Amino acid sequence: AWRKYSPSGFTTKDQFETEIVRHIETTLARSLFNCDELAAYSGTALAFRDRLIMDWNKTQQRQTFADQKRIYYLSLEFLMGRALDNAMLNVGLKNVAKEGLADLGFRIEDVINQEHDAALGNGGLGRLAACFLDSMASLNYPAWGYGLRYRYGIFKQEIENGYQVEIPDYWLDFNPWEFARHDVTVDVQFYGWVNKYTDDEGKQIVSWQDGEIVTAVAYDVPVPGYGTPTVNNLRLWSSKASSGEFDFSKFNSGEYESAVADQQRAETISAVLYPNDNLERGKELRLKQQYFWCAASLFDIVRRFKKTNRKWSEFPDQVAIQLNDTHPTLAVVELQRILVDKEGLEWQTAWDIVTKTFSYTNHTVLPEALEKWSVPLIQNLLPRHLQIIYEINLSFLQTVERRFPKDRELLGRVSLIEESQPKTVRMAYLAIVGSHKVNGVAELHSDLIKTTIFKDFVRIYGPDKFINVTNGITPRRWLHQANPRLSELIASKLGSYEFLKDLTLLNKLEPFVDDKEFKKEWAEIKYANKVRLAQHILKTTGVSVNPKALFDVQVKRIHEYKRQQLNVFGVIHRYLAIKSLSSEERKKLAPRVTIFGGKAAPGYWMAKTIIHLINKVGEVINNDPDVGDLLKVIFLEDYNVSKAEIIIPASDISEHISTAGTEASGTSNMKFVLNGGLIIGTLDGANIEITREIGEQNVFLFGNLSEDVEDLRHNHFYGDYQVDPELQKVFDLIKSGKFGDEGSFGALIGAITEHGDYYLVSDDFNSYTKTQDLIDETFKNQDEWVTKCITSVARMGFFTSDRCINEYADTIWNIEPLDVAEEK
Ligand code: 26M
Repeated sequence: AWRKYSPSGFTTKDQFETEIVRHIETTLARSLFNCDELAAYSGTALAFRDRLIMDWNKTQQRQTFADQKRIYYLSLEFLMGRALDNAMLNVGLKNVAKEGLADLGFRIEDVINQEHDAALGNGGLGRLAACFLDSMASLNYPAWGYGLRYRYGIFKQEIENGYQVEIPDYWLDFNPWEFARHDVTVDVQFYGWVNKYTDDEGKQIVSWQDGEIVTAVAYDVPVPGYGTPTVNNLRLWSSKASSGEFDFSKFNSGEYESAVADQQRAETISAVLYPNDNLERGKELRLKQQYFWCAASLFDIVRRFKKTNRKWSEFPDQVAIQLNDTHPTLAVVELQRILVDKEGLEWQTAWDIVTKTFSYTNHTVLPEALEKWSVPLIQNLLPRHLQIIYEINLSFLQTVERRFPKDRELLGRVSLIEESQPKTVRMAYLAIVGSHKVNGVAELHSDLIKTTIFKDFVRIYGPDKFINVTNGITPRRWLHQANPRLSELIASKLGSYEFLKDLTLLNKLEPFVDDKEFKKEWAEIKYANKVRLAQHILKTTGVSVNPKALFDVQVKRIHEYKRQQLNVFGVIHRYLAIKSLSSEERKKLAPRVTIFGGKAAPGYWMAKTIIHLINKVGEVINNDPDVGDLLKVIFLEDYNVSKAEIIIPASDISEHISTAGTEASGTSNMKFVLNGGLIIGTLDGANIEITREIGEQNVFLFGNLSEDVEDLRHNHFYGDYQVDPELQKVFDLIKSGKFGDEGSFGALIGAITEHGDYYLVSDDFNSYTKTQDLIDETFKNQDEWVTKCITSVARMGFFTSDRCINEYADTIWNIEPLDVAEEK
């Protein structure tokens, strides 16, 4: 009785077997006699896909007939990971599939592992979008995601001689989860010029002419909810050459080669995901991607609205558009252009509609990540949009001037145009001006944007426009799917799996912290997860680790602000400590495995050097007989969503150690705690709210506070600055050549000793290592440790993305779920 409607398609093992066999023999045209794991995966995926399609069609019909508001989530990244396991769990038929596959001679895990991750994202921002889609479907919100169908997702990372090497991720060979809609296309214009004239009736006409046309083709991906009838749609646009007259004339006139070149140029737009995370580089192709995707999505949304025959003033009652960071900000300009130039609305009427429609989520305060597009670049690529941006700016600045007539400097500070050389458009400011709500992703972060980067705008618009919506994660993927045994144990205590739909029910676990049997099972599950990870480590790195050791994990994009360098310096410090002890003293130490994973942006030299150092330190420590099992250092290559599903449930301690005030939220911190791991962290991002929820005694906090960072940085230059003496010893060992490559490692050290230690590694080092010592002590008392873990899980209800999506729905989108009546 976990779902209250009857789903479409097979329900029994025998029916499933009929379906998988049919698909293998007909859809895939393969003989059952040479059916390998890949074919078994394909057949299973196609069988489950069929089930989703029926509900998908019904959902879309229902949403259209209901004629109510929809939410459109615009994101350049959707880090979906694998779909099959998720689909099986969502329709409640994983066991049916497991038994059916066993009959055919397959283990379901092996079949699931055949699937290629859908890795259309860099990190936190893209994975958040995927969690949001899951929650929106699971809560029955009428919602569409809009993104780009990259041919190449985030690169695959290999480690060669300790260095990161990037391999292209061509993932589309066989993708049963997408449907090409060759009939759903949009022609998108670039370059050209703007023609302004007055027509016969004296009306100003503006038209954007000539240039080139690239066609957007829709690819749809079903997004099922957990135990709900809702299957929402993720629409990804793929670029291809327009089939208009332009190309044909070239073919006909014999310019075959140049016509082919045009085609390739068009296809380049959706070819590759930019692998930067928190760094913006102002490349023309990236701007083309952004406009291509915004224009296609807006055309599609407006086309759907027009079918309802409503007045334009009702547009914001039908459509809410969420901007996932500033990447889709051109959509604001595009809607204004459609309303004014194409539909003939008055400027102010149109602008009211635009600002009621859009809202914007900020994900970072790092200055190097804030998007600024060069005015000449926009002028050339999107001449009409530049004019509209200037007009938006003019009317905005006039309002500001009227409100604050004496503050001349304010105008320059808040102008959408930065008077740099060349001039640039400040996309975050444009997103704010074009939206009715702006949100940060955790309390501290939302406070910081209000008091720093967007301070002037809070003065202008008042505080109500700026709100906080603390991030969340989907417990379906990050507990039930990744950690099925823990999910089952919890369900056995709570009496049902209802907690997967209402995560606050986890608080009913708290009374069981004194239940010996329960604690034993809890610890066994963690141990089994660690054994599984140890096997993965052995298989992929050749290093054998002891699953009884404390597993200490830091997995996330490599970035100086996330401070993997602090972690590896701490590891070296620990190594020095071990070396200084007698073999008798060493026996008292708690064995530890420090595990790193994460990709560096290909052009981010410092981040790549950190990876190299980790690997070199691992080589030395893992082969030092004095150390043995006491310390192992592992770098797991190619961290991605499906690897996270193995790593996160196996962690004892995970590291969320960014310089205070730099990590907007973090979301893996939530995933680790939900899986019964503890965290070491700074008072940054969502760590702060996690601490508030689960209690200070259950978190290992360290380091300086965000409010002190500025002064500390200042002191590095003007105080009598000395690097922490214990850290200095670590530096001395590195400089001695112990880990090789003195040259580039010298730059890592120099950033701290010579260049102002911007990320406060030295300031926080002592506090960090002391806290790590405390972790060792605490881990020795396993009973106390498990109590902390269970208590923490019981208090994690707040961090479900369902809560988060409901907050967006109530405070930003003003939208209701569309449930179905109970079916028999
Ligand atoms: C920008 C310009 C050009 C190319 C790429 C980018 C770009 C891509 C991704 C910039 C930033 C990108 O992602 C930032 C990100 O992942 N931010 C993270 O968002 C999470 C979800 O809100 C937070 O939990 C993390 O703290 C935050 O770092």
